[in-house]
Amino acid sequence: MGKKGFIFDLDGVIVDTAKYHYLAWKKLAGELGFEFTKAQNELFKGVSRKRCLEILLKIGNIEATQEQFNKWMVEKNEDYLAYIEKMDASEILPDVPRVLGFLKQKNVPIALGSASKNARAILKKVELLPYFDSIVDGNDVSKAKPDPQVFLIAAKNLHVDPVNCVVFEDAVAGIQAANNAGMISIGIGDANILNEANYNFNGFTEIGDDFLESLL
Ligand code: B16
Ligand code: MG
Repeated sequence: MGKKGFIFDLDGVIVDTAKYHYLAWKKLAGELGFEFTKAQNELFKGVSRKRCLEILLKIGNIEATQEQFNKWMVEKNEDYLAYIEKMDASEILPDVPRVLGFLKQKNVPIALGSASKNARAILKKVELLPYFDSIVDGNDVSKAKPDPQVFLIAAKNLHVDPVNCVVFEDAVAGIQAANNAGMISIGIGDANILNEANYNFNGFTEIGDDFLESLL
């Protein structure tokens, strides 16, 4: 036993930004002359922007020069940021503020562990920034989930031993990253898909204060 730390993924755990990523990728695909479906967008969850574009171009069977690749990355992100600009606290997923508030009141350190390079801007928009003692995002990592790097940096920043960290994740690669870090993994979403998680819930409304207390 020792001091505990809690780490939250962003997209799919705190807010549903996947729908905005989808719209921005779909627009780019349309400009390049092919369809991009919601089902294909599932492959993009928890995946870095660069890797997403590589997959997208594969789907569209498109060869890009380095220059085109970089231009499309920028274009997609600008479209995405236009959606983010309009976000507010009403987009926070149900019961997330209650869970963050419970942990804060217990003096538990809290970190964000996200693949997004826009994480800080999003947390600011939805007014959750003050809850986080550390934000580790796509700007801080060289290795993507399932590599544990993002969560290990978060644990270090919180001054908590990785075995004492609890991670909330909605992506398979994120659960694997938490497990690879030796942390307690909690899947938010379909338990059949996130079956490698230590615990599974459909959302924070199912996570009571008593369960949180049992993890401390
Ligand atoms: P950005 P997470 C991930 O967020 C998204 O799930 C994924 O679809 C996105 O490509 C990635 O962030 C990078 O986002 O383009 O904003 O840097 O789930 O790791 O919080
Ligand atoms: Mg996610």
